[in-house]
Amino acid sequence: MDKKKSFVRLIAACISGAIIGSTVGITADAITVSHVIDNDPLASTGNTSYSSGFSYMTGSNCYNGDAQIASSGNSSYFYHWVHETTTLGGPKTVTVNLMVYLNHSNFTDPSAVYSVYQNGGALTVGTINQNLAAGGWNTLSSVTAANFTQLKMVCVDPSTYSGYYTGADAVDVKYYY
Ligand SMILES: [Ca+2]
Repeated sequence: MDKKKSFVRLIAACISGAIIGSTVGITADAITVSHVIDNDPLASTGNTSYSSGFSYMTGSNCYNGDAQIASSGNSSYFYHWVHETTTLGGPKTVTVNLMVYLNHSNFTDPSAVYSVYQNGGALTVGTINQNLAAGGWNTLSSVTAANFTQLKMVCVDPSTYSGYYTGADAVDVKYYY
């Protein structure tokens, strides 16, 4: 993407944030924190993972040739991509832009739920039908919310539908505040 388009998108995100009524006010001077995290990242990247119910798998079309997969329909299953923590120094309004990489035919969850850490809880960013997802990067709708104190992880939870499989490969998260 050229710089001009990138700048236009940033401005669009700022206007969107203003309309939602952010009390902080997102401007062109907004701070951006950005992380691309694959599943099972090397410690040298500063990223880690934390999961329940997910198993390692390989696939030539997966990001770096591998991913993690779990049965859907189990509420105790989750996968967390944990990145370097950014402490915000007090509650902040944050805009979250999230893309997730999906490229394997075994990923069939009709409504995988994606969220980010928000002040002790989870803020849902959106859901993706992994069965219909594009092969590659999929972009969720941008979300703006108040009361962030730290930026620290992205999560996927399998949907409540049983009989499907939820994939966790790479994520690309950008925070603006
Ligand atoms: Ca991968």
